[in-house]
Amino acid sequence: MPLIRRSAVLAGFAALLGALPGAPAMAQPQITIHHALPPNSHTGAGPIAFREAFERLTANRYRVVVQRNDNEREMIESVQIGTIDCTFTSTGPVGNFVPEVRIFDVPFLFRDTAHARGVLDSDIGQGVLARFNARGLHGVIWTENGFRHLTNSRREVNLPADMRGLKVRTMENQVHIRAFTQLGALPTPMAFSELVPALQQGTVDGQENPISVIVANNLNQVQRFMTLTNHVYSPAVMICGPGVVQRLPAADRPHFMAAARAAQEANRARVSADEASGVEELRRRGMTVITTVNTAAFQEALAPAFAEWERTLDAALLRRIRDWRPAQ
Ligand code: EAX
Repeated sequence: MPLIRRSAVLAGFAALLGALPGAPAMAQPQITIHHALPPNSHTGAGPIAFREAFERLTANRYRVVVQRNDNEREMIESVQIGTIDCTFTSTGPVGNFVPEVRIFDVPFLFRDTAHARGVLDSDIGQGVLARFNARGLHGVIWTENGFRHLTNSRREVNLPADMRGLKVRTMENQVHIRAFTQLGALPTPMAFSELVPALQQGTVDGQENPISVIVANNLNQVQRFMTLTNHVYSPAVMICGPGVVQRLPAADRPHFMAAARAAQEANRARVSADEASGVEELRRRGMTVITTVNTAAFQEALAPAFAEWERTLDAALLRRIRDWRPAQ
């Protein structure tokens, strides 16, 4: 019997037994959540906030176990086969499981963080979350990884031409691989767990990640240059097994969603804080950071890829996303 189904039965049984005076304490039903990167990072902030909120709201009738795993594709596969209940992951590998998610991985799609968060929390983002169900997954709530920037150990990168021949690690993400190929780099997709050894051994020259990831993992120790390209907004998402929420007693399901909102809030607050201080912190640690970037040059260099994404992704939805504005 899958973990959460057994835990739902136990939750009901524990509640019943708990009412009896002197009743023995029943084993708490357990919910397992895995995330990438250190617990004290933007990706740990969400699940830790979820754990605090859900255990508090359900009066500790459940135990939420949070663990680190730096292979996001592996975590999604584990949710699919039921060995873990949920994961908080960047959308990096998610497009391989839920192709509709790829639309959010298109470079220079979002104007800024407010635009991205607004779209993801709107009917547009909720519509994409609903597409997880057909793939045997439950997309619970959007969280955030942040705007991605290029780092490398070889040279300053000011223009697309500076990227020619650069071996750049990307996530296992078709849209990103296409983009870096178009920019003249040599994209090498791999899980985050393989990145630091690859940079240390020189298998790749560079990588691209949000400030939060670069700071939390001390990538300044293996990367000398950073260019604030802001080339992609990297969403993240809480994904659970298809029955994890449904199999909770009805009274506990609102607590699950309230805890998911607490996770989103904690994660986004941490990204905002990291992005406010991260550049100076990385300079302090010795990185050369290029802050003035000719974004138009990168967008122009990507023109053939943009034309391809208009054909292969949902062009109307891309337009809706670009045109989205907050309600007045
Ligand atoms: O989710 O793989 C990546 O580069 C991700 O941005 C990182 O693991 C945070």
